[in-house]
Amino acid sequence: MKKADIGLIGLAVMGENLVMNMESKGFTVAVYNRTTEKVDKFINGRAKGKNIIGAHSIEELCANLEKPRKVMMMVKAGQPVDDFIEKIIPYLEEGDIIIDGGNSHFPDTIRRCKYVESKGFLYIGTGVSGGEEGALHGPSMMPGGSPEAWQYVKPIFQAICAKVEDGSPCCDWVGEGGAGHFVKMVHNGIEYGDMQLICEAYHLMRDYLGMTTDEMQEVFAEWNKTELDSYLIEITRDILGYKDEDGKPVVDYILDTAGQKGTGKWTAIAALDEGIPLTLIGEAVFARCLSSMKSERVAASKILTGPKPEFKGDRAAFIADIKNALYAAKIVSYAQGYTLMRAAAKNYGWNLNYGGIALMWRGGCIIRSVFLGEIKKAFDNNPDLANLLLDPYFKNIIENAQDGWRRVCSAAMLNGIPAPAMTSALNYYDGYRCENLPQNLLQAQRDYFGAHTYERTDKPRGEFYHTNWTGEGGDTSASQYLA
Ligand code: NBP
Repeated sequence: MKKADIGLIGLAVMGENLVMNMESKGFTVAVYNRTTEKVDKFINGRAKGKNIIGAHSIEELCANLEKPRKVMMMVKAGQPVDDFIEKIIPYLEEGDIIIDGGNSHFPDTIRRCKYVESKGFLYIGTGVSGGEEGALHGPSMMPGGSPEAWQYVKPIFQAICAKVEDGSPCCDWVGEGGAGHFVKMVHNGIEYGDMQLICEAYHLMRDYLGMTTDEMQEVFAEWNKTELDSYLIEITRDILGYKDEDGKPVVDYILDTAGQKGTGKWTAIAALDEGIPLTLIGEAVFARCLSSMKSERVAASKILTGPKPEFKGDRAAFIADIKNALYAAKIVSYAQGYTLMRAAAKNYGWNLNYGGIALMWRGGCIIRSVFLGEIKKAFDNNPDLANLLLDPYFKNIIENAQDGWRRVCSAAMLNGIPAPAMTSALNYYDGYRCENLPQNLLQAQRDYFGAHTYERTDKPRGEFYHTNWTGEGGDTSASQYLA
């Protein structure tokens, strides 16, 4: 039998489906799993009669691979990845490639890439998005790591990934080191933001406009035919239409406590580390945390008071306002996410292709949407775009959407309906376009109590001054540092 084009370790839901996908595109795949019974079960089940080779040890797996060997891990993120790297290395030769397709945290990928390269091998850390369905039929893939490895992996990855209408693959080289996993992490953070925005729109329709689930389903069905056309709006439409055995919507029976696996939190932490205001995703993470405090919220709802939501006016017009608020806030969320990627690229020395990233997210993944095509165009037109909000297309959309967006945020506040993502996005927008923020006063406060110094409007940037505010402190100032 011909040797395999690639080896895959980890026959759980993602691994198995990726193997089936690779085989269906003409590649021979060798497979291994820690619990080797799963290898036999797979080989005698779904893989029967296919160009898939079962291995019962890593040595056997590596012996079955064409050179340069490509060994892809689809295992639980964390220590198992480090453990497998150690187990694979003894069976590799110079130039062979280890690939991690799990949801690894990017600092781990930076470390592993350096380590594997130091041993004379190549490393790729790739984001894979789209869940089980994506893995089988075409995921969005975001590979980064050792640049020399890409030429060997590219034909396989670009064959199995999702494609957009014109056939372009939703997979391209992201950058060096941990760039692929960083971009996947931001993708997941954006997914948190998109989901939270949809939930806020639903909340306003349900509790402010008093709409039924069927009525809301129709609204999402309509929105999905517009510029909001996306996977998440589409599944929201379908979820709202799904009835339980008693004929009532299943969504009404689901407890309002959100789970999370941590990638949104990682994104928010990365933003704090980079000093980038990623406010919408941060709020989306905290909204999940607040939702999970169910018993405390139930108790508080009986103690703390607020306005009773009451809608008077043109319902159709307000639904149009909600759509504008969702769209404008979504643009802000992507603008913030791209700003974070730009800051990290500078910090870590990655040469990120921003338009290419939009294309990778355009199909196959959870945040796939028509809208990403416009983001690709914006970065193709100007690869150095500092902020998506400054692109003429998006500037124009926000200009048209902002009156409705402001009305929705005001109504949410006045009626006591939380809309943290929509309102934080508006605060960011107003802050970003504000020439004079009140941080002159803040700098004065810092200088007052800690002699932290300030720059002056009437002097060149980079010159720092201290005022002896009380007449009691000396003229000595603290050292300068940027947080
Ligand atoms: P899991 O994340 O559940 O991982 C299962 C695999 O990891 C099995 O092969 C299992 O071997 C192996 N494994 C575990 Br668990 N602990 C191990 C250990 N201590 N040492 C060695 N192997 C160990 O599977 P998955 O849901 O297919 O996800 C695979 C990767 O892809 C993860 O990093 C995940 O975050 C990522 N991902 C998942 C999705 C999704 O929708 N599920 C989407 C995108 C990315 P065993 O069979 O012997 O227990």
